[in-house]
This record gives sequence, C-alpha cells and structure tokens, in this order.
Amino acid sequence: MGMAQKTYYITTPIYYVNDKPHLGHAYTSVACDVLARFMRLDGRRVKFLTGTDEHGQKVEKSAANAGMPPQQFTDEVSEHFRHMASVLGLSNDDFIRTTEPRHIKAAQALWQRLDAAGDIYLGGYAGWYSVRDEAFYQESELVNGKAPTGAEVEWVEEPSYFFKLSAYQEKLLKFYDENPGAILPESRRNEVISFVKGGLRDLSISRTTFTWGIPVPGDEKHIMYVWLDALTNYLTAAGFPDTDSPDYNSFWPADLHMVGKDILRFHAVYWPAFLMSANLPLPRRVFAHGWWTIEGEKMSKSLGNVVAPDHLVEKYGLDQTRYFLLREVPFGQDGNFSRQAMAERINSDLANNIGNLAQRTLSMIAKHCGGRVPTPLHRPQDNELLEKAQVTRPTSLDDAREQMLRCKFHEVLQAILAMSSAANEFIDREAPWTQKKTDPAAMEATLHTLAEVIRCIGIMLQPFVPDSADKLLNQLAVGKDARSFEHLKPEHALQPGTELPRPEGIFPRITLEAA
Ligand code: ME8
Repeated sequence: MGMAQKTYYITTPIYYVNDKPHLGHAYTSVACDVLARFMRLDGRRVKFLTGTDEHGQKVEKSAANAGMPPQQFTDEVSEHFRHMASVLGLSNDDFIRTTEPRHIKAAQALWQRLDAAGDIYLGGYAGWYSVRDEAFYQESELVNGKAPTGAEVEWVEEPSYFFKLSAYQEKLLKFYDENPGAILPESRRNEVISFVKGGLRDLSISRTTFTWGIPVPGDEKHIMYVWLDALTNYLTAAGFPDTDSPDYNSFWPADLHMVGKDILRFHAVYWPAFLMSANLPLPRRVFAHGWWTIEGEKMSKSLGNVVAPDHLVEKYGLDQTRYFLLREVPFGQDGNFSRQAMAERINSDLANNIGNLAQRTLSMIAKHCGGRVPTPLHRPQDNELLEKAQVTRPTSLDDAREQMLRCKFHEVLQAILAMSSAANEFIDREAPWTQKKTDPAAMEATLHTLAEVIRCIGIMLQPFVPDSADKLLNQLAVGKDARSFEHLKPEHALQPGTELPRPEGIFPRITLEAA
C-alpha cells in the first residue's frame, strides 16, 4: 500500500480592505508562515492561504469615503495586503479575494447546500448591527448603547433570510466534546462552549439595504451576509464546489484556521454549523491568538500609533521582526510591543546567544582550520552536546512537532535557544583557543561539534528566520537540498575537509537609541 504524502492546509483570516495592514495582521500571517514552512521541512505537502475580505457594508462605506467605486477601491487596497505578504517573506501558496469569480461561485454553492438542507428561511431582521464588526447584536448584549467590542451600532430593519443556527446547539456541543483539540487555547474553547450553552438564535444571513456583496441565489434583491461569504473563502481555495477535485481531496478539511480572538465566534460557532448543514467535513482546528497593544496602548488611527509591517522590517530587519513576534509572547496570550522589548529580545537571543556562537565558532575555523570543516573525535563530551542538539532523538523532533501543531512557537524557540546556550557553555568549558596550543586535535574536535550544533540550529531556525538561517547554513556549506528535518540526523553531519566560505556576522546587535 503506497503511503500518500501527508498534507497540511493552513489559513489566515482574510483581512478587510477598509484598512491598511498593521502589526496585528502581520502577527497572524507570520505565525501561519512559520507553521507552513515547518510542515514543509517536516515533509508535508502544504497549502498556505491568505487573502482579502472585500464585500460588506464596511468596505462599501470605505470606498464611498475614498470617492471610488467599490471594485476599484478593493483592487487598490487589496494590493496593500499582497505587498505585506511580500514584505514579510510569506510563503503563501494562494491569495484569495472574495470578489473573484471562483469565490462567488463557491459562496453561492454553499448557500444552495444550506437551503437544500432546509436550514434557510425568509423572515425579517429588526435589531442592532455594527458595521465595524460586521455583526448583529442583541439589545441585551449592548453596553452603554454600544457593541460589547465598543463599536457603534445602528438599528436595522429589513427583510432577511435566516440560517437555523438554533438547530445546531446540541450538535456543536457534541462536536466540541468529541474533539477537544478543535478549538485552542483551552480557555477560549471554554468561552465558546459556554456561549453555545447559553443558547443560539437563528442568524440573519442576508442584507437588502445595500448592494456590495454576493447575490443570494434565486433572490437577487438580497446579498449574502458578509461573514457567510467570507468564511467560505477557505473552501473556495480548496476547489469547492468541485468536491472531486484533487485539491479538495488533498486539503479539505483544513488543518488549521488561525485567527485573532476577536473573530473566534465566527470560526468556532457559525462556521462549523454552516459546514454541518452543508454536510461537509469540519476544520480540524481553530486557534485564537491574543491581542497586541503598542507601548501599552490600544492600536488606533486616532492615537496615531499604528505600526506598519514595512516600518518594522525596515527598522529592525525581517527576521528580527518575525522572531520577536513569536518569541516575545506565549502564543495565545496578549502582547505588548515596545521598542525597548524589541531591542532587548534581538540582542539577548539573536545577537548575544546564537549570533555569538556562530561568530566565535566560524571565525576560529576560518583562522585555525584552514577554512575547512575540522575533524571530529567523538569524545563523550561531544556526543553529549550533540545528543541535545540533534533533534534526531525521536522524542525531541516529535516534541517540536507536537508543540508546533498546538502553536507553541515560543516553546520551540526556547528549546532552540537552550541548545545554543549549551553550545556557548561548551565552548567556554573546552576553550578551543587554549586547545589550539596544547592539543590541536582536541581543538578541531571541539570546533567540529560546535559547527554541527550550529548546523542543527540553522535547520530548526529556518521556519522562523528563513533568510538568516539560509545564511547560517550557507556558511557551513550545507546544500540547499540537505536542509529538511530529515537532515538533522547524524548521518548528514558536516564532512571534515569541506571548504567553507568566509564567515560574516548574521545577527547584528542593535542599540536602544537606534530602536
Ligand atoms: O476580521 N493584535 O478582518 P480584519 C493581534 N475580515 N491581531 C490583530 C490585531 C491586534 N491588535 N489587529 C488585527 C476580519 N489582528 C475579517 C476576517 S475571516 C473569514 C474574515 C488580526 O481585517 C487578527 O488575526 O479585521 C484578527 O483576527 C484579524 O487581524 C482581523 O482582521
């Protein structure tokens, strides 16, 4: 029996085009990129999707404010998100826009499935709506006349189709119960469960008071509620409604929908209910990450403290930015961005720890080993350190994989840093600068072991800091085809005598004044 290659389908939220990309969008996208790269290096066939959410009242209003027809407006603004993807070095395989024909077709096909299941009926909506949240609210949910998120609400009364969400309460609770890993982190999962236990009302899924959306099949006076439209993007990109297509068969259901905590309810309640109604498999996991503030303040246009991804990358470097975002805050918790924290993190982890290890080792090899990979001796102390470094012992790579599947980025990074610290202690203990005079063979052995640890660190760092890891591995003359996790194994160790390029610094220090 042939083993089919394992696949991994991961998605970012599709971002609203009313706004320019900022640190928050960059965060979600970088986290997904790291996972996508990790899974590829681990031998999986990956589909990594991102894109833009272009319909609805919020986007229509932004277009009107910009004095442009909505299509032209979305064409322009969605480019900012494509640009963000390239600035952040994202390895996305697709970029979806909800105004594309493939998506309109998929959203209408999903509607028809819900309808065929008997879950759609025509009624009238009278209640509160927040354009900023694109969400309906109960009178009882309002706080001082505003949405619980603080957004303005307006009174809406219009004919509307409804989805029988109330019929899915028990089925959803059963699903959460049977799939404890379907919503992470656990605290968020508990919030979702208590929300659903509190009772579900049928959901208004069409609008009639504006036109910027996907027409409801068979009743074109209605356009689809933007969240029903938007959530379908994940299916569209997997080839839906063609459920016989190779893409659909390889990639649906998605392995992970990564979202911010603000939009968990849509992904963990509405989306699985729609899919159950349509008789389609449910995504394996939704992870809701935390919220960033800037120097202790909420990010907002009025405060003028919105951090643009371009700016971060230009000022601190791409890899430094990516590293900071995933290392600074345990993933799932809220975080605070400050220039000081950024500078400290870059210096302590990248420059002083990993950078210093590479610098010391590679410059000694250049000077004292003729610029070639030195000869190992396999002493007990070498083996002990390499045991730690090579994530070859099945448990360690399994650990990293398990941590990544559960989005514990900071734990994987901590493990890599611990290897680097152990190697720095080894170099101090062995003192190759002394061995050079007393026992040159021991010096060579020490440097070989260190270079080998750096090779493993370089391989493991690739998903997080791809450009720097590439440079690091280039300096060790590791071939491009010898960098997957499979190559962590000792049989792929650096070959003595291999000529190495001239070393150069990879992780520069930054001063706080420059931050
Ligand atoms: O909600 N901290 O799009 P959106 C962390 N179109 N993450 C943040 C953040 C912050 N301060 N600000 C934004 C939408 N984000 C819908 C999604 S999906 C079918 C439709 C991130 O442009 C976070 O991922 O408002 C959040 O969920 C997302 O941007 C919201 O992006």
